[in-house]
Amino acid sequence: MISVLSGGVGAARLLRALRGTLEAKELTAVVNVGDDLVLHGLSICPDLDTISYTLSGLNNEELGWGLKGETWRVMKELGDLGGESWFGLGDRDLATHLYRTQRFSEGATKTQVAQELCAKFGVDIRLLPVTNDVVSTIFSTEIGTLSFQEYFVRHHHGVAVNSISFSGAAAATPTPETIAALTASSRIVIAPSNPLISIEPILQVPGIREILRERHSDVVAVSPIINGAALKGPADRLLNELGHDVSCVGVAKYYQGLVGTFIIDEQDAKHENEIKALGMNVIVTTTIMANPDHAKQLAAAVLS
Ligand code: FO1
Repeated sequence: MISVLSGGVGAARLLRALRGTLEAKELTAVVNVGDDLVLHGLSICPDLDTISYTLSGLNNEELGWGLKGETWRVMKELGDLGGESWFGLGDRDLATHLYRTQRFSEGATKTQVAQELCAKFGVDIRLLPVTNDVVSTIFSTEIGTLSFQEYFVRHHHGVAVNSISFSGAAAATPTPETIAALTASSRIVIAPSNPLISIEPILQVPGIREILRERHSDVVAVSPIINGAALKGPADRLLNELGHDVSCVGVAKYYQGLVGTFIIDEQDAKHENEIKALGMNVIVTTTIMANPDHAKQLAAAVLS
């Protein structure tokens, strides 16, 4: 079995590629919950939903989040009423959040609801929120303290960040399913997700970093930074603002001690020896997943 530490879009694409090669029962995603929020009284889990929508083929490719064929009547009406409409909840997507919120009110856990939604969407791999507890990624910025989605969506990740914290992480308990998956996996993969805000909140849950450290020779990470830039999102800017090298080497240093094999893009082949000097094996391949063939090549490298 393979477990993949997962954020949103980059992880969803890697999981889709791996699912093309592995049996569903061989693949588990351990998913970040630091982006989760309650808005309009609704419980929203962006990374879990991005993954289940992508694996079911229902994802909105243009937006990179939400469902295809989406309509926005509720948001339009809400905006007309003067309600908060900066976080776009499409009419179809709203059904997911209504369902989850109802199930939470009945006492279901995040793990149970993820499993139920996967069954409804026809997703056959296991999606495990790393914890059922609330962990919230918080940004200290030049304009004050912001929640994850205030930083990411309301301010278009365009304000300078001084530090990032993970409220609730120290007291959180990893789910038994997560611990069992990470312990039983022959390989643990770190998806090409943002190390600082998608992977770090997973590592902050007590026990997770320790498992990776113990099993580092079985851990494979894919760099989300290619030729000094992130394909999507603020990973490059955040690395710079928080004092890390903005390169695949910077990401490798961030994961040092946790990762045995680091996968970098062909465009970064020149950095191979620098990363080897950190004590990691290095695989150079195409990591962009621009088409199904390239995604397959990356999946093969991850499994090699
Ligand atoms: N991202 C946006 O850029 N704008 C949005 O209005 C937005 C709404 C949204 C609603 C539900 C959901 O599950 C995700 C949504 N996202 C939106 C994506 C999102 O919050 C971020 O991309 C992730 O949290 C980062 O991984």
